[in-house]
Amino acid sequence: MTFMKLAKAALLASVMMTGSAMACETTLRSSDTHPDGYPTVEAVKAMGKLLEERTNGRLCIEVFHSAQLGQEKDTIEQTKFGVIDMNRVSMGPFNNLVEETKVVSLPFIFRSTEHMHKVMDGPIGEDILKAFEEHGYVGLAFFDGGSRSFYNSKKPITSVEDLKGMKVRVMQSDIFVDMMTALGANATPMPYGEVYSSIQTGVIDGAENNWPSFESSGHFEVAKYYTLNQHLMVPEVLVMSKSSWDKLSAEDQATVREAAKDAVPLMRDLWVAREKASEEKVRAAGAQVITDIDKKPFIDAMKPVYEKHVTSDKLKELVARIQATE
Ligand code: GTR
Repeated sequence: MTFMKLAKAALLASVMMTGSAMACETTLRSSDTHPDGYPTVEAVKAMGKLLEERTNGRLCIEVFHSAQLGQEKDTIEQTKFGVIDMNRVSMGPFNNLVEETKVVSLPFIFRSTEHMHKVMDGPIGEDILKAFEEHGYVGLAFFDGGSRSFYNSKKPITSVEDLKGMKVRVMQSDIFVDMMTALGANATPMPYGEVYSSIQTGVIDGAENNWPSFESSGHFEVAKYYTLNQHLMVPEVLVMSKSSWDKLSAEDQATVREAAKDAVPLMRDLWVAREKASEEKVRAAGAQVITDIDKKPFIDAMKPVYEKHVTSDKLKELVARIQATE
């Protein structure tokens, strides 16, 4: 067995150990917008089990899934103030707070999942994780967020022209608003939890997301046209509140960091499986999936987004480093 396989097997075995005989001294409250069973939720639970074992029950994690603690933008603020100890969110809603997260939220910045992993697992990822610190967060690990594509309730989208004038929900970040404007659509930034009813009532025509979110949110029930143009690949981040972090001993801090990183391989396995399962479910439900799509006009249209957002030397350098990563 390779080291990776051994590590995964050990992690899986510990996740399967149900319940706990140990009472936790400190339980860290962690937020997630996704439902129970979603890969990000399960990965943080797995991290919690590792933490519990490795601290002999001193530290545990309770995952509040399904947006029980609020929508992402609000929970990000609450995490800063230590009301929430940990948070698993997309990096999109962090764009206006932590400048460095913008580079990985740019359309078509990653050439493939392998490229994204290489960047996030290496020194660029480490630099982005560190950037959270001066804003009141400790960046612990990155999770996969798949490729995001457009879906809507009106018609199959096969070209940039088809998007003209459509009202499309985006995550709350200026980059995504400008991305839609560049494609000739009307961007509507709104919390994830409002998307289903907004499509249903016709407030918006559609939104954009990856297979697991399109499926688990039920959006496929109200927006059956899904175009695999894959314009974004925004990684997700697991952060801890700096104020909760500062209460831990240096030893426990190291254990938290390590447990977060150790949960990443499991998260990636769960992600691949869920992408497949979600696609099957959505297709079986009658979604019309448009796969024959020329991405070039979408990529070409993104020039003004890069020009507007990649202006500081810091971001220019990060973008250049990402593009130079083989
Ligand atoms: C999902 C992501 C969430 C959230 C959501 C959204 O793919 O995992 O964290 O950002 O998209 O569109 O708001």
